[in-house]
Amino acid sequence: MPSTPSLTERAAHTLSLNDRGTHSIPSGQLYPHLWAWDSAFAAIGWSHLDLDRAVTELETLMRGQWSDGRVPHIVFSSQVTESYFPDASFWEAEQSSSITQPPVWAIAARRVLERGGSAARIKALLPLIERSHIYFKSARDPLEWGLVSIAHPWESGLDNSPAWDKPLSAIDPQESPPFKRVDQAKVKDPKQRPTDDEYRRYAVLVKAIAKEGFGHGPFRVYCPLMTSLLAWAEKDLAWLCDRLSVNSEAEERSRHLTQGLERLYNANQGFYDYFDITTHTRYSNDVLGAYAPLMLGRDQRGHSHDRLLERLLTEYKSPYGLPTTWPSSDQFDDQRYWRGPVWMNMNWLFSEAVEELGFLKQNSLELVEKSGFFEYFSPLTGEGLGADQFTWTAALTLDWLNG
Ligand code: 9WN
Repeated sequence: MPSTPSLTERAAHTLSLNDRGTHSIPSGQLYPHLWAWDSAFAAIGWSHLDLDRAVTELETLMRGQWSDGRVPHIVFSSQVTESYFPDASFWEAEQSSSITQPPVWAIAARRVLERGGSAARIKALLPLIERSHIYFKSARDPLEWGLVSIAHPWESGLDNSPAWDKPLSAIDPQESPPFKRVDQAKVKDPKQRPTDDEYRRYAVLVKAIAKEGFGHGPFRVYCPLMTSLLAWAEKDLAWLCDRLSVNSEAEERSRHLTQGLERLYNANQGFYDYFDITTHTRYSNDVLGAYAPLMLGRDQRGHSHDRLLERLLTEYKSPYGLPTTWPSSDQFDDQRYWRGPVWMNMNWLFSEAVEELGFLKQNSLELVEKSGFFEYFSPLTGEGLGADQFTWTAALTLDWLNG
């Protein structure tokens, strides 16, 4: 009788299904091109199977970089025949989108080097990674507060998080050009995807950014998750530069971001706020991203660390890891994308960075064993949602199994 493949073998199979030679696609079902933070997570998975392939993933990702330093969130492959909306022509940029994504590539590069990836090839990437970090300082901090603002909900990676409802309500959906979505028909239930109204507003923003010559556009929100991930990535970049004898000011930039985050701490709530730059309004939203400064460690922010951790441990309970929205809030939806479901990259980031959340590894491995390598999962039932055979779910599983 043939033996059942192990979890490692199944995860490796998912990575190979989505391997396009020099880059990975997030999922054959929904996302047929290269996505930036997905590729960084894929590189972490590849580092357990094929170190050269892992470095190649990062090289391909950085090859898409614009001359101003931004790493576009999608690089379109012209040979792909599967449809995706918004396609390359909708963005009006050359074969890429015009926005970026959470900059986790230094975090991935550090892990690939630690596992034995080519020091010479990784060293060659460091100036490119540094430029991508400096892009945030020059183009995504209009008030110079030492924070990262996003130009589009897609830039945050957490597309339809309730955190964007308020600023997105100022964008007029009627201004949207006509378009046809292709995502809803590709999942079991359209309720697992963002709404049509949200898509119209997303489309308006894509066009507004193009019209402005690819500037910041009308949606400008300081985000604690983006800022925390950049501060973490800067620390890993500083570590890489130190190890590979490259000069860099990454450490200093990381400190500056960590200090900047203090502006968003809400002592009444015990978590971090968002700030809408366009209307100059600060607002609270109890979503997972509001707890991201935890990733920077207790040393730097002792006072808020314990409160954040305590709320997260008591309010964000699920046997499968961290729900993306506070489960007791009116906005929570266990099926709809980033409005409640558990995502493996969030479980991984929090468990890697926060010692007390190390148990998320066990939760996550049990979840994929039970449900498979889905894109996201109901925090109530563990049901797999969105795309099946999703790259970062498999890649991070490999990391947990072999880390
Ligand atoms: C838009 C690829 C990407 C992820 C994002 C996730 C989703 C795209 C979409 O898929 O976004 O960028 O079409 O919904 O929200 O985090 O990088 O996996």
